[in-house]
Amino acid sequence: MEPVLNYINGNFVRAASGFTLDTVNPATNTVITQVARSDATDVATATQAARQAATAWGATTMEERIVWLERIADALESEAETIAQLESLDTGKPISLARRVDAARSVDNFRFFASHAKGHQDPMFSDHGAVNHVHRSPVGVVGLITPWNLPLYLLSWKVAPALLMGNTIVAKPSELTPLTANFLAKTLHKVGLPPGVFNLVHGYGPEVGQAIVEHPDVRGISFTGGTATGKLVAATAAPMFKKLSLELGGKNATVVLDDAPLDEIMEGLVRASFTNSGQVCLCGSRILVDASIYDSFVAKFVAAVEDLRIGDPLDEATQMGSVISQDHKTKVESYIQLGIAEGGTVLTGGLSEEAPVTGVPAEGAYLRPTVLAELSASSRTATEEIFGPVVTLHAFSNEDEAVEMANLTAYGLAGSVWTADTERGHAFAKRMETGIVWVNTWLNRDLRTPFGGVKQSGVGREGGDWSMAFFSEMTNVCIQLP
Ligand code: TXE
Repeated sequence: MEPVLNYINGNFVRAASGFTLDTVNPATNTVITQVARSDATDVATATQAARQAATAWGATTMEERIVWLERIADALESEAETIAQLESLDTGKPISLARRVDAARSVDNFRFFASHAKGHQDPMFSDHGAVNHVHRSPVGVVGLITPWNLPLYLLSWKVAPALLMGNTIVAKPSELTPLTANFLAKTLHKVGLPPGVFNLVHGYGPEVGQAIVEHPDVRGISFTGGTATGKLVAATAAPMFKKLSLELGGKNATVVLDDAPLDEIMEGLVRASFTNSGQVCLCGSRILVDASIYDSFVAKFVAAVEDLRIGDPLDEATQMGSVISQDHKTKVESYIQLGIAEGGTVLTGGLSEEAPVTGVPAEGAYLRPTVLAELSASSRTATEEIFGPVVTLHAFSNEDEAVEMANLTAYGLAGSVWTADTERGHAFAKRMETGIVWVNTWLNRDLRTPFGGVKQSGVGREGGDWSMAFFSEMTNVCIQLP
């Protein structure tokens, strides 16, 4: 595969330093290709290109930009299979998941914001003999920094509204997953997006991400990634008064109430626990079960987990592939060891040398889905983000105890409640301190809704009107009527 270059001012260029880094296929631990390893010099060049393009792009109309988004969606849709293949190669995720989630949602992100903006009216308020017009203008140059778990899904989730609102972009994907960001750049180039409107700079967080956040001409930052990194981004951006959106980590609770129809919900619970090998910030990694149904739940859940097909990501039948890297596999295994040390019992899965995944390359970053029981809900294993195929089980005696357990971590991103009575589920959901709660479903996404978390899961919301507001500045013009 050809090396991955930066995309700056409409040109594909190497890093100024000439340095490169390798992107690796985690399922085989083999190098895919080299990637530009950029630094602040490249960020400065990209930001200058974005600044130069900002006036003309910001002067286009919303209608013109809607047409651009539709053109991009069509171009991506025509290459959906290529996107899925690249994503699966870069991340180790099953090709079926890359098609169904990553590629499809990347197209949807552009199509959704194009349609959501149609007929959009800026607010007007009349009173006291005056009329107030709220006008939206671009922020200017925005920095988009994204993680490795849903690479194009999350990058396009930011690029679409940023372009729609007339901004120009300096984007940095995770150094672990550059391929589909590169494909997006090639697609934008192919559809003829004006040079400098979208710029892509590859490399490491501290060398490239940090440079984007601290560049004085980058007026807004939309960051998705870990909480620890989010703190660094905020510490740099806050004193520069930049617009900031932080979508960070999670340690989400899946709550199974005593009237939940276990056989009906089991497939949904396994999806919520192990989709993308648990590498989705919205995954339920703590399963809280009413004590009265705990034993029957455990038997059914463990059986369903052990039915998961783990294997070659490019095999259509595979339901779970490898995790993102050897390093991440080591990190996840350290949490399995911690869970055992904290008194947990491994009900299924476990360390790879004890419970190896068979039929896959030994060098692959494979782990069996692991279920830990008997842990305190306040143990480190049950409160720290693992971001891998590991869930902990906990029994509760009543709903008040379930609420207390659900809310006891430092995170507050998402959660799900499973019950035969949706009104009961809705009432429970409103007691959860998170940005999102699903009742009898998971990852059911209406893109018009606000997406984001509270506490250490982040600041701000993206989605629908919230994305349009984040990626624009508002001016209120108050006109005294004669
Ligand atoms: O994050 P990292 P990862 C979270 C998920 C998990 C993490 C996994 O919970 O914790 O993301 O993704 C760049 N200045 N979410 O490991 O390391 C880095 O190069 C500026 C939550 O990639 O934080 C990468 O491009 N940038 C989310 C990006 O930051 C820096 C959904 C993220 O890297 C940097 C998905 C620095 N100093 C994952 N250091 C949600 N809430 O929606 C690194 N980066």
